[in-house]
Amino acid sequence: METTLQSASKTVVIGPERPFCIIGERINPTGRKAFQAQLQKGDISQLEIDIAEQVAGGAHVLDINVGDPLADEVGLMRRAVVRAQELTDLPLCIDSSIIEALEAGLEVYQGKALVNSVTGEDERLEAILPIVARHGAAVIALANDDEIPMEPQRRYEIARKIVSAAGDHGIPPEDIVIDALAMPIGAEPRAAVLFFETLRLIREGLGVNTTCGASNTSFGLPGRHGLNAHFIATASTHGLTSAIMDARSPACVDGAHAADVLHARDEYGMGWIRTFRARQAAAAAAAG
Ligand code: THG
Repeated sequence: METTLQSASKTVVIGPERPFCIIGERINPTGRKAFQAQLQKGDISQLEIDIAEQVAGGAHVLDINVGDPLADEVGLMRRAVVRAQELTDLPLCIDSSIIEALEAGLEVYQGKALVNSVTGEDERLEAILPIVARHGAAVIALANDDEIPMEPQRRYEIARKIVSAAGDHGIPPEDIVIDALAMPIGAEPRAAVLFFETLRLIREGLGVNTTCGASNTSFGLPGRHGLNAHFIATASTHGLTSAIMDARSPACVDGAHAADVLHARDEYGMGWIRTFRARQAAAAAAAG
């Protein structure tokens, strides 16, 4: 199954036979005081830096999140989506917990966006799915409802419920990307094992594309980039087809690209070689 995303001029396809889709996560004020203060003043200039870094790192899609409880998130999302589409031709993932912000982003977006996200509660489904359908967008569906289940079977059942509800709204399964819920190993030692098992159930039972916040796994641990990189590659082997991850991290990007080479989605390692040469050229340019 393939999920097609579009900007005004570019198409990106997520699927098991496609290169692992890197959704650049950094356009997000979480944990960043200076960026939060700027957003509260209506200043979105930081986007220019964050977008340039994610694009340079090799992101295929950019996650845009301007969530700050003290800022006008709806107005900011509208402006952020317009600005991002001026700065890059990559398709966007519109990330907010506020339905009006998702809608505002979709209203100004040119192309077919990825909406992040819907969950399994009936009232969230009934509020968000019609907006996704009306805009012909794709949507990330978190495999949780009002609680976050740890059992893979329970996550799978929520995913199945969401795919079914989406169908009722005219949204085909290929436009649903299930977030199988990567959780901190520091809180649950079997978090990654349960995540991989959830991927298997979704792949076999639904066949839809999947994603996760890849850095959640290493939360609270040292050496996060190395662990995230191996998590991404291992998860790819278990069927994960995309991840929301930091494309500034060469280790994490290598994890995704290595999975492509090993699973024969990058013939003769041509993409791997291209990335290597581009980094060499960038290092040479930086050294003057
Ligand atoms: N699933 C889905 N969407 C998501 C997530 C998910 N969106 C938000 C988040 N999780 C993924 N995005 C980010 C963005 C930024 C950071 C982490 C995840 C980040 N974190 C630093 C940290 O963890 O310490 C703090 C900031 C900093 O280092 O300056 O940057 O799971 N569907």
